Amino acid sequence: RVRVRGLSIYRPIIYGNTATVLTSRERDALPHPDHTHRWTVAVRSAASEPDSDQVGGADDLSYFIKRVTFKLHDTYANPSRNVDKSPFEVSETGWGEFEITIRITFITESGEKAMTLYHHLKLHPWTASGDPEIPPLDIAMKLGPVHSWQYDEIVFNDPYQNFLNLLTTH
Ligand code: SLL
Repeated sequence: RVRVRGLSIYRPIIYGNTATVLTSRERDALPHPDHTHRWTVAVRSAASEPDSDQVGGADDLSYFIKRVTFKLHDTYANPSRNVDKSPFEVSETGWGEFEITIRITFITESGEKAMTLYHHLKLHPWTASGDPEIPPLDIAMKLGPVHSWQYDEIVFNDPYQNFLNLLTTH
C-alpha cells in the first residue's frame, strides 16, 4: 500500500437532473395524482464519448465508484436511495423542487473518503425574460425538458499506487 506522494489525478464528472412535465394521461396512470413531473438525478462522466448524444459521456464510472447514495426529500418513501452500479441515477415522479444530497463512495481499494455533493432538483424551466414566476404546466410542457447540470472534478491527492494504476489503465 504505497502512496504516490505529490501526485494528483482527477476525473471529470457532471451531476444534476433532467425533468419533464407529465401528460394528463401519465398523471392518471400514477398512484399520486398530485405529481406533475418525471425527473432523473444522476452522476455521470463528463468525458466525451463518440456517438453519445446524452448529457454527459456514456462512460461507466463503476471502475472507481462503488456506490452513489441519493438522499431525497422526506416526502418520498425510502428517501435514501443506494445505487451500486452504473448508471448512477434515480428516476422519480413528484411535484416539488428540493435539495438532493449525493454521496459518492469509492471502491475500497482506493482508500479514499466518500465525497458529498448537493444538487437543487430543478423542475421548472427558466424563462428567457428571467421572470422568477413558475410558468403554468401547459407552457412548461411546450418548453420541453429542463436540464440542470453542474461540472466538477473528483480529485485524488497522493493516490495509492494500485488505485492510480487502475485509474490510468482504464
Ligand atoms: C416544497 N420544500 O415545498 C419543497 C418540498 C417536496 C417534493 C418538495 C413528492 C412527494 C411524494 C414530491 O414531489 N416532494 O411522493 O409524496 O416545494
